Amino acid sequence: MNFNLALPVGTTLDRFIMRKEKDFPYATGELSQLLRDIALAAKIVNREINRAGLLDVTGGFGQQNVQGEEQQKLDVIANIRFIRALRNGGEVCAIISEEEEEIIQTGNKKGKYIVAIDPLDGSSNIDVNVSIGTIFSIYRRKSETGCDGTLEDCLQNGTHQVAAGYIIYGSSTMLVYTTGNGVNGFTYEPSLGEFFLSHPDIKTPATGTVYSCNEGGVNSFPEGVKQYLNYCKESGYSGRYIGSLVADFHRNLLKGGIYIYPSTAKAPNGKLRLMYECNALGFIVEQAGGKASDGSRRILDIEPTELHQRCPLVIGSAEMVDKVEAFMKSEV
Ligand code: AHM
Ligand code: MG
Repeated sequence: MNFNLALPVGTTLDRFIMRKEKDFPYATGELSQLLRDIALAAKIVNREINRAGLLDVTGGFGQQNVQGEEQQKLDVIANIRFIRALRNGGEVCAIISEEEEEIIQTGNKKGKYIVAIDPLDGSSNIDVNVSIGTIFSIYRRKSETGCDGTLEDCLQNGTHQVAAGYIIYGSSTMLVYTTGNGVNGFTYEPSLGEFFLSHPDIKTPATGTVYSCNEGGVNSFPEGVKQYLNYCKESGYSGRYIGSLVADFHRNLLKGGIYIYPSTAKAPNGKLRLMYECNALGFIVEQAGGKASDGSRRILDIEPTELHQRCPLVIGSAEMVDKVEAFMKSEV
């Protein structure tokens, strides 16, 4: 058997971002710098995650976040790392983070951008060495520069995203992002400290045979979702649920499939957060040819009213999302 053991040669993330910048006629380089800041923080967080079992950074932090969820130590570390990188980079005036109740003002009043971020998603999986991720959305501020970012700047719907992406810390670490011109994926080469373009112009299959859903709560799912899950079983689909949104989403994006987190008795508006989970993945999946819905509405069209707003999420291959919507429409 012949394996190619040569080091990856090809386009680094930095070079790719620079090259793409030229596609935007009025680009000033600020968005490019911001993407590079996120990539830098991702490398640092990746290092912390890789060493998690050796350092005393696994387990609970002993506090709850704004959602009333137990914070893990790495949640807190990742939050600090990303905020520091965005603050030092200078392009961002305000940040919404899953880990902080209020808008974080960076002090960069001239910054043109707003970032919404889940610094470490699926963090309850850290202690058992399962893939986790970072999810981010970037918006252009609406207010004039020279002052702090406003609530209105932060509460823009998903159609206003100028870029979105995620980092998956898995068997290898990848950064996947879009600026509205297709989706590209980069794999991290730790010995070189670089992300390399490994998945150019990702397109998701129109349909698939994998469904990802925590069926533990099925008794309180909407009727339409229950019917769709039965349809999946009757069709002989495979159930695959890691319980780590980025990992489930990433697999389905590449191979075809659907991820569903509906409303449940425990979480009447679903569990996932619109501003830093659903919108980013919704933008990416649409750019790859898929769809994202709350069961009846396009995710990107939902007008946010709160920073930490939750919404049901049905996301993945277009034909599968259409099917869920059809079941939900006809639900009795
Ligand atoms: P988190 O942001 O607190 O990590 O929660 C989000 C995670 C997702 O990654 C995952 O898909 C989901 O919660 C799993 O929830 P459940 O355990 O209810 O299936
Ligand atoms: Mg999360």
